[in-house]
Amino acid sequence: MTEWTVEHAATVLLDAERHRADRGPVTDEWPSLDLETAYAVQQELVRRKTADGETVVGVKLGLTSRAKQQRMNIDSPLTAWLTDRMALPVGAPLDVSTLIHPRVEPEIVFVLGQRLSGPGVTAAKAMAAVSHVYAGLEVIDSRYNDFRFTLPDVVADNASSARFVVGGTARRPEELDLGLEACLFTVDGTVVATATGAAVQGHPGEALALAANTLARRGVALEPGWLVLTGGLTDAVTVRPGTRVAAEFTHLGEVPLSCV
Ligand code: OOG
Ligand code: MG
Repeated sequence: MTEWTVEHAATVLLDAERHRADRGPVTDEWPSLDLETAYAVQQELVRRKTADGETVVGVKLGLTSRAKQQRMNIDSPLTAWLTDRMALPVGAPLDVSTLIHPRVEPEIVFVLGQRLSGPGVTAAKAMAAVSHVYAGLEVIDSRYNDFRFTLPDVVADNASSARFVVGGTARRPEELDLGLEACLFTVDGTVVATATGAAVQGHPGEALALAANTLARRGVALEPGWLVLTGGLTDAVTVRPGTRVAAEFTHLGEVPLSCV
């Protein structure tokens, strides 16, 4: 029998990613995996990625909207790491063959101008640390079969992180009413879902505050220059070669993504 440890779980998940081979949830084999240990696995994953030359460029929140929570059947938000190797320039195609079973979701993205460190961060304080706001698309690619997982599983798997695209239009936060900022999510030109920024925790600034406060418990502060993906505004869509998705926002512009 395998002795499950943080190191072993990290190895298993990194192998799944590298070989594009999805697997059963870790908790099927390691039922005692709790949330704290799952975050330790996530930390070990990113430690290995950075040892391998990747650079942390920010964090993401996941499961911040009802649409995502209902789909994944998990009602608790989470955080995970973003690295430079996940960044896809806007306009570049997504090569689906590099991933397992990618899905795409529209997100509001922050770039921090100031360090943000919890606890006690409010949405107002969080927004004051934001230098620019962008439209984004996140490409998620769970290392688990059919995106079937519990909260500790998905935390250990770095929240299904795979790629992200940041749009070309930068806005200052004070120019926008982000709760009311609208998003049309289209697939092959057809609107499949709509939302406003309020979909994530009532306001994306609340999501950012949540990230700062929960990361503080693990001794992490959000650093100037970091990106923060605030979480899928709508359910994600499965993409295949030939699929064209886009997030169209009222003031943040459009982020298109063509899959090959
Ligand atoms: C987990 C990642 C969730 C989001 O924005 O809610 C996420 C998943 O759905 O596989 O990235
Ligand atoms: Mg996401």
